[in-house]
Amino acid sequence: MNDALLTTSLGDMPLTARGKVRDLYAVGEELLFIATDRISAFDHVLGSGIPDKGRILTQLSHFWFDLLADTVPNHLLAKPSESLLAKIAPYRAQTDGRSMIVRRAEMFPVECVVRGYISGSGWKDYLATGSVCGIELPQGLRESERLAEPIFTPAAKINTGGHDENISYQTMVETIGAEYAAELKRLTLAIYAKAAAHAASKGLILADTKFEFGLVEGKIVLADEVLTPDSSRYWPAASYAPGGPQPSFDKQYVRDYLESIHWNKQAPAPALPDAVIERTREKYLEAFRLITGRAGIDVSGG
Ligand code: Q0Z
Repeated sequence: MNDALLTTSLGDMPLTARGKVRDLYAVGEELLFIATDRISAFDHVLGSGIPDKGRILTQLSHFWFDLLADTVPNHLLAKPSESLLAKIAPYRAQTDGRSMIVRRAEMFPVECVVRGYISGSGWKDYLATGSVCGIELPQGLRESERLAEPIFTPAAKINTGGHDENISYQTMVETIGAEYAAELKRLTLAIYAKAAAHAASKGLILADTKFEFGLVEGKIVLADEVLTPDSSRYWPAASYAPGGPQPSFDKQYVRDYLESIHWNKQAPAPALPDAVIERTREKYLEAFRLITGRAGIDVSGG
């Protein structure tokens, strides 16, 4: 098996952003989005990567962009020019199967989160206040319970590695304007409905997910990665049991290992044993196979 790709370096290509997992480069007018094999847990990037994770998540994003194409336009560049492809050709070992060439968008400074189930920060806020992002919820909900209707719970992006902050819809309106807020909310709920129905048909619950949108030539596009396990909570429907947290579909072996060694959750994050890496890789592949119906990922191209 090929080793995990942990860091990219593309000569003098300008690095626009480096996230916990993805690296974004400027290539002329366009952007090159590379999903590395880095994995985070408990808010830290771990010392080991998961081989092919970036390919699996990139190809899963592609699947969803295609499935959603009649619901929302996206930031993928339809046909990269020969000159653009020539610029990145020297770096194919770092990009094949794990990169997307995307159009530069003016990003909305809001994470568009949708929850069909009450979990994570939504559960924390509900316990503290009875509501999430100003949306009052019925009393007596159990952790991980299905909501009567999916709710739109926007968050403000916090750049400095911190957690995004849940905000009210009114705050979103004040940040980006009423018309854009309404359209992003509508799109977020429509995308979730379509994606959750597809996931359900494959035996998966899409508990929640988050989208980022931007403007390209004045039109709203779905950007970033979409509906990957890094941006979404997937639960196997067969073992769903409200009344507590659900095991993570993809990262549970990682979390269990990190708990077992009593890591203090301060940098530097530990490396993972080979067995944990291999079992986790299989979970990402299992998610990919279930959702796409394909046997496996492509290792070249993209
Ligand atoms: C996405 C991010 C990543 C770190 C900027 N189409 C676009 N146009 C302009 N900007 C972005 C996009 Cl997707 C954009 N991010 C999030 C991605 C590494 C942060 F790969 N930041």
